[in-house]
Parts: sequence; C-alpha cells; structure tokens
Amino acid sequence: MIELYTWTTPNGRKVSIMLEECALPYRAHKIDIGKGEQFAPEYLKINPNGKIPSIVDPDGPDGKPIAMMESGAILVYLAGKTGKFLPRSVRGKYEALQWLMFQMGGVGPMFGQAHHFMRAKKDEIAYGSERYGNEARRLYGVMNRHFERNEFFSTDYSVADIATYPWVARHEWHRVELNEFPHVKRWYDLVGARPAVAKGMAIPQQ
Ligand SMILES: N[C@@H](CCC(=O)N[C@@H](CS)C(=O)NCC(=O)O)C(=O)O
Repeated sequence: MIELYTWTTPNGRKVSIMLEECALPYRAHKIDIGKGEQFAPEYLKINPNGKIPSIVDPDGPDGKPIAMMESGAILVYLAGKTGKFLPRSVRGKYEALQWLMFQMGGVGPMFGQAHHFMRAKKDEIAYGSERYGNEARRLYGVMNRHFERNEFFSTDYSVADIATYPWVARHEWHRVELNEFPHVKRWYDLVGARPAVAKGMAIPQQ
C-alpha cells in the first residue's frame, strides 16, 4: 500500500488523481500545511523540502521502500511503475514530459503566486496581483492555442493533463473566467468527467 502525504491543494490532488487513475491501493495522510505540519522532523525525513505532496512506496524499484517528493517526479515514478499515463511512442512521451514541465515550472508557481497575492494577504498588494494575474492569463492563452488543435497535452491523456487539471480547477482563485478560453474549457470538462479525477479531487477528505 502506498502512503500519500497530502493536503487539499492542487499539488496534492495531482497525486491522488494519478493513484486513482492507476487503481493503486493507497492511504492518504493529512499534512495540515496551515498548522505547519510539513515542518515536523518526522515528515522532513520523507520530504526534506517541507512541502506536500510526498509518497512512500514500500515496494520501490529495487523491492525496497522509496520516499519521493515533488509532484511531477511522483507522477513520472507512478507512470513508470504502472506503465500508464505516459504515451508509449517516444514522441508522445516527450511531449507529455514537456507539458508536465510547463505545469511544474509555469502553471503551478505562477497560479500559486497569483493566489497568494489575490487571496492569502488581507491587504492585497496590487503589483503582485497584477504581475501574477497577467502571467496566469498568458499561460491560459498558451493552453487555449494548444487545445484548439489537440484533445490533450500529448497524443493521449497523460501525466501532463493530470498535473494541470487541479490548478485550472482553481480558476476562480486567480480570477480567470473559463468561457474566455473555450478550448481550455472543453479540455477541462473532458478531464473533469473522468471518475478517477472526481475521486482524486476529493482527497484528502475534510
Ligand atoms: N514543487 C513542489 C511544490 C509543492 C508545494 O508548493 N506544496 C505546497 C502546497 S500546494 C506546500 O506544501 N506549501 C506549504 C509551505 O510552503 O510551507 C511540488 O510540485 O511538489
């Protein structure tokens, strides 16, 4: 049984969606990042960066337990373990990894900063909201142009779609109206209709 350490945030939900999609047995442990549980010494042994998500797989690549941090790396690990959600063609695999990196280096950090300035601070700082809000909209434009011609990020539904969906699900937080990006909306509705996505988005239960 894989142990998942997570919270109710997009980075955590990427991994619960992937575990649900792969039908891997797992147990979710709540790490309340509002209470600082991510900095507990026991947890830092699993995730030295002090963030969620992390997993511990008792059945690692060499048959020994493996602890992993960084949601993108965890998705690639689980794809390797199960043979699922990374396209089999070499071209398709690298396209999926390209868009996964786009999510990890762009969508996640930029939307996250937009949320910080637009929501978390009581006295909202206009410069931060504008900067990260504009960057979030620019990234929606990139995705909209891609989805105009492509059903998914890569040739098939993949780790790139799984990683991006929970961030787009927070579109109201970064003040984006999905109807302005109709091809992103078409993709969002398609991915959201998958039962495993709905299940993964409900983890951890409050
Ligand atoms: N690059 C990391 C980012 C993880 C991350 O930022 N997690 C947030 C929640 S979505 C967190 O743990 N924040 C608590 C903190 O920064 O103290 C990943 O993708 O796993």
